[in-house]
Amino acid sequence: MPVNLKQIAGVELKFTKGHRMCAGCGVAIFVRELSAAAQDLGIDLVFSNATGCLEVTTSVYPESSWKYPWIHSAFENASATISGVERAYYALKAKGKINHDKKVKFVAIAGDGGSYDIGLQSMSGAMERGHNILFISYDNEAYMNTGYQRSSATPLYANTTTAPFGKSVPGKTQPRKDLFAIAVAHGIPYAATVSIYYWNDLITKVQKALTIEGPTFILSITPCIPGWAMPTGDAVSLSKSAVETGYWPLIEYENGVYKWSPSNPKQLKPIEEFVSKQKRFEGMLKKPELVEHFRQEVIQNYEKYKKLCGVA
Ligand SMILES: Cc1ncc(C[n+]2csc(CCOP(=O)(O)OP(=O)(O)O)c2C)c(N)n1
Ligand code: SF4
Repeated sequence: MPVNLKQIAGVELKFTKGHRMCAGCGVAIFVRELSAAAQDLGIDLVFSNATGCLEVTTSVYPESSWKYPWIHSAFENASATISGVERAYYALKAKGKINHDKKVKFVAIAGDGGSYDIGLQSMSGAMERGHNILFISYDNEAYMNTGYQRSSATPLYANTTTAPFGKSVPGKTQPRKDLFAIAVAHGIPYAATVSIYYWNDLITKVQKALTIEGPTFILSITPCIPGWAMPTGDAVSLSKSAVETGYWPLIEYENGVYKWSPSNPKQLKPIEEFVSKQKRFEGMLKKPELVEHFRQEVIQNYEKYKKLCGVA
């Protein structure tokens, strides 16, 4: 459905100011866009938030940035928690103990650590059981809250505190795990990747993910200022650059069909435009053979999804 920016810009968001996230944090921008999408749709949300930056910075007792029903969950089980809430809601409704006529979507939200790694089993369980939940992975590509440790979403050759770039170790030596493919493999009705720069694409996809009944999945690239070692104001431009260089293809999967999003570029920009603005890639940028390998990984992934979407 078309998104009206004027209408969305005027809305008082239910994810409020006053949180303790770093200035310019990509995750904060993402959650505001998410909230705008849901409020524009008039759908009620209930959140379960895995431990991580978003959770600890927005819920410092006795304050909260969430004007939604919101539950702190352990690092590993945001999906199990929201599954229980979802079942309880429908059971109480069936018994006539809840009078609530609005549409509700139950949302589990986690960082990449809480989704690609430690939260994967509970995400998988909730998807397999077919709960009416949206699982959101806000992917800042490392365990940022605890000091920038590598995760299975961390890109090849990025510098992290547990896989540092040095004389003998070239940063992380494995490419990113494909969580989108893993989510799709559950046979869920809807999955999509988003980038905060492409707000229209993001809001349209989030609204679909909230409206479609059953387990749905959103994967968002959300730059982290200290973790990516980048200038404070660059989260939005790097989210754009990630798409323009093919690093972050924008895709959808709906009832068995992959779709190439219109915001993907006609011609890719050089990958250097994305990596050179982040000090976490400083070591890789000193070695042309590492940059070349990185480029090949990016292109391979891009072509894979183009082909699945039938545009290659
Ligand atoms: C079982 C368990 N192990 C470790 C921790 C410590 N811990 C809290 S948050 C966190 C990292 C979260 O990383 P991620 O999910 O990527 O979210 P981000 O901080 O990047 O937003 C860790 C390791 C924990 N809370 N529980
Ligand atoms: S450390 Fe990164 S993810 Fe965490 S609040 Fe700061 S910018 Fe956001």
